[in-house]
Amino acid sequence: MTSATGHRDGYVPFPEAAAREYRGAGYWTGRTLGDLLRDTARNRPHRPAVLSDAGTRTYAELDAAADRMAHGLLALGIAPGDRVIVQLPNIPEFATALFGVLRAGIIPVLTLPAHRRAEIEHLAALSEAVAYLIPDRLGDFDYRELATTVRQAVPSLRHVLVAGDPDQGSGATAGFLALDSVAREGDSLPEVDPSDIAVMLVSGGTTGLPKLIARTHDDYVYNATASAAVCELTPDDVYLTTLPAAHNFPLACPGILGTIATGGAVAFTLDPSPEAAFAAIERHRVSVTGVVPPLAQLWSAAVDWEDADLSSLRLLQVGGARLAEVNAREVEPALECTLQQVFGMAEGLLNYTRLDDDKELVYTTQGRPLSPADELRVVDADGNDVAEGEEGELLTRGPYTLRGYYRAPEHNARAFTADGFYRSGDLVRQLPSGHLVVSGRIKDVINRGGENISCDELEEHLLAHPAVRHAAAVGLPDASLGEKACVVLVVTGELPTLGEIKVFLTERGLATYKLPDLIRRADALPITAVGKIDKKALRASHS
Ligand code: OOB
Repeated sequence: MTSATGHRDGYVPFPEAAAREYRGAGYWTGRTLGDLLRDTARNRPHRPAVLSDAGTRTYAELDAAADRMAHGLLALGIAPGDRVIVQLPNIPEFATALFGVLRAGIIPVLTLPAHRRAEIEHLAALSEAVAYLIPDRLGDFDYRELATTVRQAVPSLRHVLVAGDPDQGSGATAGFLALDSVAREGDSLPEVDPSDIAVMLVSGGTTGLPKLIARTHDDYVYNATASAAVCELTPDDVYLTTLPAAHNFPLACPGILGTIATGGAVAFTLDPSPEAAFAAIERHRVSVTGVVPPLAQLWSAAVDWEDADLSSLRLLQVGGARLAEVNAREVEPALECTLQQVFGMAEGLLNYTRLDDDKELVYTTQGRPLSPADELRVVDADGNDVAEGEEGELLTRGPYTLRGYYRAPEHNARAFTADGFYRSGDLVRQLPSGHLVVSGRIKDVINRGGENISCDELEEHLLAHPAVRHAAAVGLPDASLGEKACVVLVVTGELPTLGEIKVFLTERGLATYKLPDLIRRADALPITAVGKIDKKALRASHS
């Protein structure tokens, strides 16, 4: 058995000189994420913080609930710096649990509800997590069953805490605790160092298994508050968490954290369909939310048949994948609100169109960098800067962009330049105004409606199938998703059906959103001059 290591082991910090500069220039303020809630609760204790069907939770109430949760977690023996896997959906408990964990100085590893055994086991083992926070069930999926399996595979996991009913009735969940039963009163909470790791986000993935992105309090507070400023959030705003709350976009761009920092209210919807989301917008008088392009398209069309009152909505943020210009032009007339394009990444850099930008820029670009301290380079295949306005790979460095993935030294050697620029894998052009147009990508991922699927990871799983000799995953153009996932297989015997492959991958514990949409047979996979699988040729022959 490996012995547990400290949370900073395998963390790549900002270089001292850069940290000094970011502090000196006022980007890093020394506040923690827990302070964001604390300060608003002090200034506006009786204002609504979280809105739900069950009622309103004020800032004073949320603040007190977070403290009780923090004391309860510490009383269980979870220590500051320990990692816990948080896999909670868009429910009000997400906010209480998140702030409880943060207040205790415990580090949440923010996984998505769609993640399954393969991802959770990997992330729990990599982070040496000691606890796992889950809902009881969601739809027909029982997270207690998943936790039972994960607990057997990952010995560091000592606690499973369930938002809902901890007892599945089979006896297998013995020792699982109800999350709300943990809360208790206490005196003082540990000091949290703002330069320390606050949260770990899961990367959309470029190669192999998902990577962890450790974000510090200093950098993530800046991420959320600077985003709130760009979106011109005020205490009167109501933010609807439409995308999964654990994702960087709804969490901190400005999302839940930016709204709490500003003193607005946060609402949640488990269901992003127009029917459910529009009802939530009407009920809670939502003014801001963020969606992926397929949802923007669907919502724009749905105003024709849904008759909810959307008059409170002032800003729709769209990001996660490229929004086609035709769809960008539909949003404002249909939803009668301002459109904002967002090109971001869990690794850090965020680009936003500004609310007063020329409309043509809003419809045709993916925004410009959030911070004056964001450094961008656009380079050719040899790493040389391209001429202004030309296409190249986007490299970036700045006050809220990671300097290395957590516990991934080999990958970091490739993913970063020697002087600390992150290689995004995205192809962009930069206009004289600073706005970026995302024109493609060189990393081997499929962007399926804003969800990134690492081709390497999917191929690994496919190769484990007894009939599969070679496998390649490619994204093919799709009118609503942007890209759909196609797998091309060289097999012995009969080609498995798409249904069989999905069952096979599901049994291997792969997240649902990574399952392919199409399956094709090939006698051999085309290869490039250097002997790599020629994805370009595959895409061309299977489109
Ligand atoms: C957001 O974050 P991730 O980490 O799930 O995915 C990042 C990748 C980018 O590197 C890019 O390839 C793609 O997703 N992407 C876009 C895009 N926004 C993200 N590609 C084209 N146009 C866009 N507008 O997806 C994310 C994080 C924070 C805010 C918004 C999105």
